[in-house]
Amino acid sequence: MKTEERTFVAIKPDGVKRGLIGKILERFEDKGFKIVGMKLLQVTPELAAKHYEEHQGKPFYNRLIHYITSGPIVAMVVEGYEAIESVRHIVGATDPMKADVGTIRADFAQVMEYNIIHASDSPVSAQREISLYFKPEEIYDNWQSMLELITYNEERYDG
Ligand code: FUP
Repeated sequence: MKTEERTFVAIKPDGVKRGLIGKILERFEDKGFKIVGMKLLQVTPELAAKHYEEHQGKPFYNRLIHYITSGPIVAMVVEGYEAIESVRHIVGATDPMKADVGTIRADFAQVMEYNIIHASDSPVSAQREISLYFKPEEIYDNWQSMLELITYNEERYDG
């Protein structure tokens, strides 16, 4: 049985500046994921440092912090079956040159330093990142997505 999970996704500042919010969101909605949290926000240097603490000291760290704080991002909590791995699959490899065609990074980005989107890479990161960016009351799960409604109706009427 596949398990329902939540993951953290962020459209990075270049995605927002390039007017790609709609196109990127469409990929997740088309897949049938349920977006249970979403907001536009400016990442502060403090928040950026917490988010990317595992990369502290690496050669690309300062550029990464500058990039993620260079304009607003769209932060999301995305829910679905095996959402962490499934979303990473849609997002594509870290380096857009190596990402499979059809993934967001392959289709919209050219270089690793500006790879347009972030998605959590494990259940531990997902939980950590969701709580970094969202308060519990900013997550709205009290509604049924179309897929949930269909499943509910099938179970109810078709036995
Ligand atoms: P990902 O999980 O695919 O976002 O990749 P990482 O957590 O390994 O890296 C976080 C971000 O650092 C990437 F999105 C891009 C940037 N990065 C570089 O700029 N150079 C590198 O060599 C590795 C990562």
